[in-house]
Amino acid sequence: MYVRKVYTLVFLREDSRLLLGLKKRGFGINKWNGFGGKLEPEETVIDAAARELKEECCINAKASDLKHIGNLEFTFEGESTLMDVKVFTSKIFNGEPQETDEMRPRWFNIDALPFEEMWPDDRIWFPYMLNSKLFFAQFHYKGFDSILKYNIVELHSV
Ligand code: 6OG
Repeated sequence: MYVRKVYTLVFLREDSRLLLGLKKRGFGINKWNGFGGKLEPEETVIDAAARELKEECCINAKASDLKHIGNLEFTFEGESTLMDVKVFTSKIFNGEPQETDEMRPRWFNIDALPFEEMWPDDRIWFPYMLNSKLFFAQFHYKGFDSILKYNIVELHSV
């Protein structure tokens, strides 16, 4: 039995560019990723997604403008936690991304994403997100670099 913990992960899109942030501390340090984190007590997933986006790169997005595009589940060999990550995208937001204590934001062209410096699972599910396909994926890791097994499916609603 796993202990499920819910996380958010938000990606902003502007034309052919995607906003990523270089994680400066904690889990996933030195990797480019979207913006997100754990829910606070009593908080809804969508409110947490908007709050984490604001805290990590100073961008305001209305919860209603965040589109839930997929779910990711991560387990790690020998660990009892299941990370349940709710992925959102948005094209509608306010402000210029700012560096914070947690993240260094940067726009990347979607044809030149820095997969070498991202979580290995991203190569597998990013094509779904970038093509606006809803998805559900599960990844079982050994350590933080190697995926022992995975499963990904396209959904009709999340
Ligand atoms: P904090 O610890 O900063 O939340 N996350 C992952 N994202 C990707 N793309 N791949 C993974 O593979 C991930 N594991 C966790 C979820 C951690 C943030 O990192 C995401 C959260 O947005 C294992 O509070």
